[in-house]
Amino acid sequence: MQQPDYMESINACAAHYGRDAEAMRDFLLAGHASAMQLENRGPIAFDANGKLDQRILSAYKQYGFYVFTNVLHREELMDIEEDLEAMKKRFPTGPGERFAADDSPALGADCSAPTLVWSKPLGDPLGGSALANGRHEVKLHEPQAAPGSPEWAPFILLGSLQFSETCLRVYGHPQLLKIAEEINGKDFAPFNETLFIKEPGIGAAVSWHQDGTTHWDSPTFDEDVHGFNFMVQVYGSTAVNGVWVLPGSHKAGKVDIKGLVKESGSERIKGTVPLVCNAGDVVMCNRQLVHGSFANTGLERRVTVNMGFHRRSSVLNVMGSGTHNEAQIFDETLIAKRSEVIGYGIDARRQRFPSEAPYVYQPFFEQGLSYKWDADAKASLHDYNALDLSI
Ligand SMILES: O=C(O)CCC(=O)C(=O)O
Repeated sequence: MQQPDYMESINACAAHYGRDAEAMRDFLLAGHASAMQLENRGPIAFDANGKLDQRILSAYKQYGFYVFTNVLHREELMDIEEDLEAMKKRFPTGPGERFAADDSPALGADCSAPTLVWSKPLGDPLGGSALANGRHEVKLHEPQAAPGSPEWAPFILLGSLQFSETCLRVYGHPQLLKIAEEINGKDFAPFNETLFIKEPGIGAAVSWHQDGTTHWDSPTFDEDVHGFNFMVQVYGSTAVNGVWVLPGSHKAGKVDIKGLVKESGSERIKGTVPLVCNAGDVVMCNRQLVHGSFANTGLERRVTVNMGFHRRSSVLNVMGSGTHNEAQIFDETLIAKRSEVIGYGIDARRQRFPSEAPYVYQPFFEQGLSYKWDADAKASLHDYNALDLSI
């Protein structure tokens, strides 16, 4: 078996698992090998009629995820990296703090909707808790962070597009939006946008879960009813720091995760594989897949630019789950307001990459709406995630 090129990281990770070190090492190696054997990775491809390549669609349907390779080019990645570094300097000095390290008002300090979520280093703050509708049933191993580690680690940034123009431009990516249309229909709706931040040595775990809350018992339930996320990899993603998924579980309805852990004899759920990506790759991941990530005890950082999309019928006049914002009914007006960010994303991208053909979002086209990304538009995104279409 060809070894992954991040063996040092695998060994560093395994060393945090005490008596289970060897089992963890074997799990990471076997998971990486299995992931690389699945036929669900490659460049974005459309057929002669502009439809998503049938092989991509079938693989996505079969496994519940697809790894699109080389979606973001180097120039765009460098923009994002620079932006993330600048954003990090604006983070508050800790949970509940209102100022950044340089005493300037911290990012999100003036927001009412939730923004930066923190964790203890290498913790699993959601696992086994009632948070997020209690969907993270088990607590994952919380390895010991090295002496001198910070007391708190940035973990998830909600409402990320109000803080990051480079992420907004990714949101307006014409091929990704076309894929959202192919999966969820021309009138697709947003879900939410977040950053998952997993710095080496401190990045927290996200315990095993399925994302959907509202539609498991719906008469219209099917494998796509809770939508999907694009997981854009800024630095790449490995078996050590990446999300793991149970292929095909998006079709299985609500899965008994505690049962899977019991059957597997540990938190290393049998049959799961990691999302292995290079920088610039984008995973399309069905929200119903059983998925989770371990604490980042490896040597590489992961930052995932997450952006989700729904079928309109999954959110229209539906009472939200309250997982990412206050529960509320998503009527036409709310969805239209929340969808403005699609217009701003398309225009922000057009301004930075003028030679690219912008995506045309059908609901705007039909209503003759156009959006301009400027200072007023930026101000209008303040707290926009209070309207996240969280189901
Ligand atoms: O990026 C991660 O570690 C977790 C992602 C996740 O759970 C999600 O997108 O629902």
